[in-house]
Amino acid sequence: MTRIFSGIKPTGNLTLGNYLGALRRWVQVDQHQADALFSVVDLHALTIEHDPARVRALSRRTAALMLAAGLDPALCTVFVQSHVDEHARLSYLLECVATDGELRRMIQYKEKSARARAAGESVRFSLLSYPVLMTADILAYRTDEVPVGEDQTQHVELTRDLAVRFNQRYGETFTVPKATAPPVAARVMDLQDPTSKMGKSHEAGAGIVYLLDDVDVVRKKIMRAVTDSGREVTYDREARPGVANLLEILAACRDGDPAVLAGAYDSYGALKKDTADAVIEVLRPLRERYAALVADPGAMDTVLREGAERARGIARPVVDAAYAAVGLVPAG
Ligand code: AQP
Repeated sequence: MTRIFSGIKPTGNLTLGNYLGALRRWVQVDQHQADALFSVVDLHALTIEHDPARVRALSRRTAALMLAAGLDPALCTVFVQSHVDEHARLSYLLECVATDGELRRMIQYKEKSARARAAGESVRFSLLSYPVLMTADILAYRTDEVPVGEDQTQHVELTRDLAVRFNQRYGETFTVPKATAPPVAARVMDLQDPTSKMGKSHEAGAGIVYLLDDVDVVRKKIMRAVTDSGREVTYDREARPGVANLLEILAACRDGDPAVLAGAYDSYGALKKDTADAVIEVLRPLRERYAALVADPGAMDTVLREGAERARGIARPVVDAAYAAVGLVPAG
C-alpha cells in the first residue's frame, strides 16, 4: 500500500490555503487510498522567533482543525512530530549527507533569511537546516508520496536527492518519495496581494481567510479582494492574478475548472459573491466539528498519543537501520 506523509507547522492559525492546498485532499482522497500519516510538525515552528505558550496552543488548535476537517484516526495516523524522537534522530544523520551549498539554495531560506536580515534580526541556524528535518520526517516512514502545495516542492526534491545519495553511499535504506499536488488551488494567494501566498505566519490581514473566521468576516474579506481595473472575467494568472485567485478558490470549492468558470461571469461582484458563498459552505461543517472537539480535550489527547505510538512503531526500525548503515554501533 502506498505510504503518504504530510504535515502542518503550528506557526499561525490555519488558513483557506492550508485547507484547499493540503487538508482537503488528505481528507477526501489520501486517507482512503493510502497508509497515511499526518503530523503537526511543531519542531518546524521553532525556526523563527516564537512564543512557547503560543506554539503550544497553536499545536493543539492545529491538531483539532485537522480532525475537524475530517481526518479520521480509524483511517489514518494523526500525531505531533515532537512526540516521536525518530525525526530529530534521523535529521542529524541526514545533515551529514546534505551539503551546505544545497541548503543555501533553498528558495524559502533565501527569502526568509533576507527578510530577517532586512529587519535587523538574526537568522537561526535551524532556518537553514530545517529542510533536512523535513527530509527526516518523510524518510523515517519510507514514504512513497508527499502531498504538498507548490511552495514545498523544492524541499521534496531535496528529500529525493538525499535519499538517493544515502542509499548509494550506505546501501538501500530509504524509499525515494515523490511530491503530489492538488489539481487546483495548489497555491492560494493572499486576497489583498495576489502575487504572494496566503500564509498563516504572515501578518494577520484582510487578505487571509482563517478557517475559524466568522462567516461575516469571511464574506467581507472575499468581497474586498483586490482584483484589477478591468471588467471582464478571464482566467489569466499572470495578467490578472487577483481574479485568477478567486476563480481558483471557487473552482477548488466546487470541484470545477477555473477557466470554464470564468465564462459564467460578467462582473467581479458576482464572482466574489459566489466565491464567498462557496467558501462559507465548505468551512461550515469544519467549524461545527471543531467546536465539538475542543469541548473534549481528553479525547484529542488519546488520538494524538495513539497516533504517536503507531508512528514510532514504523519509524524506529527505519531509523535504526540508517544508524547501522552509516557505521554507528548498535546499543546492546
Ligand atoms: N496558500 C497556500 N496555498 C496552497 N497550499 C498551501 N499550504 C500552505 N499555504 C498554502 C500547504 O499547507 C500545508 C501546510 O503548510 P505549512 O504549515 O508547511 O506552511 P504555511 O501554512 O505556508 O505556513 P507558514 O508558516 O506561513 O509558512 P511559510 O513561512 O513557509 O510561508 C503544506 O502542504 C503547504 O504546501
